Amino acid sequence: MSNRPDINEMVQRLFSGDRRAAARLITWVEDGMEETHEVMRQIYPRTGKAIILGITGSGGAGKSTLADHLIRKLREQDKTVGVGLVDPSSPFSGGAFLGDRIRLQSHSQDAGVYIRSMASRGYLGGLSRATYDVIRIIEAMGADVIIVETLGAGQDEIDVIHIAHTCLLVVTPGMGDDIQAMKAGIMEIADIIVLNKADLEGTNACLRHLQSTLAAASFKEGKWVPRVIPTVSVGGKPQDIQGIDELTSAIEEHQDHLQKTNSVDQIKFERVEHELGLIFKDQLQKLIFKGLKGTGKKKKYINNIIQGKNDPYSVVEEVLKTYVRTKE
Ligand SMILES: Nc1nc2c(ncn2[C@@H]2O[C@H](COP(=O)(O)OP(=O)(O)OP(=O)(O)O)[C@@H](O)[C@H]2O)c(=O)[nH]1
Ligand SMILES: [Mg+2]
Repeated sequence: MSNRPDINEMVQRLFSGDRRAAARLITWVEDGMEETHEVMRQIYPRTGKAIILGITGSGGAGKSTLADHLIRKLREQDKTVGVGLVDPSSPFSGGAFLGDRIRLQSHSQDAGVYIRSMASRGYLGGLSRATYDVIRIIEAMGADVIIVETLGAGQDEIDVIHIAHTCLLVVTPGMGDDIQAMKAGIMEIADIIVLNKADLEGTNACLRHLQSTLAAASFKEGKWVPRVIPTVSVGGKPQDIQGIDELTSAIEEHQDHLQKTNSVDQIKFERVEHELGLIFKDQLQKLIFKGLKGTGKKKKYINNIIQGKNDPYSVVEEVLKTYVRTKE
């Protein structure tokens, strides 16, 4: 007998909420193991029901601290929560990422909360294809709500909208220039703009700025207008914490809006469309490299590009013409 892992058993264990099985399966997915396809095939029918909340924003804005509060609120409503922390795999984020773990530690003994870090291979804060599969695994484990925290770096944070039903963008006072720079992006990604650290100087000016930016934008009738919610999410005393109830209500309002406008299906459609694109990219690359294997052509193509005899685009075009039948 080979020592191939028993997929069926692992999937059954996942369905029963076994965290160790989830951890193993997620590792398979992230390592791109062949078994992944069979795993995804088996778990797919149990996915797609969780509410996915995206939290994005720049480093240190308070995403994890807010996630901690949201988890507590959701647990009060008896909802099970999965949390995916997208590790930007950056040499600069090592310490900060450790901070995420510490901030969410209070839930580590709660069987209704599953926290997992995820690699974001490729680019800073962006979501890798594995992220989609990891979220499906957490869904299949039975999470009612999944919170996905990603570091928003420029345009990359837009990635999270392909997955999230409700997307929170966390900003802080004093981020004036940054907000200015992402003005256009804000409307596209944020369903709710959380002005965290509202205990700091500059909060009122920032709030006014955000509100006037929103007021200047035009929204089609019936379209969701992003809410701006100021929050204070740390403090020595419980009464120091502010805005969390308002934030929870805004999230619920947005969820209601999605239901009323039948937008959930549209989000699901876009998610699957994006997912399909990523899988095609992946599989096609594998297929083509496999086809070139042993022919010596790959080496030749690469050398030609290096020597300036050819460029990557022409090579890809040529290879596609040769190996992929695009027309009948
Ligand atoms: N003054 C103040 N500090 C806050 C507030 N919320 C969070 N912080 C602090 O800001 C720091 C960063 O908080 P995190 O929750 O780790 O921020 P993050 O956005 O998850 O950070 P990364 O995951 O590193 O990108 C911590 O030291 C928090 O204690 C707030 O409302 N007011
Ligand atoms: Mg964090």
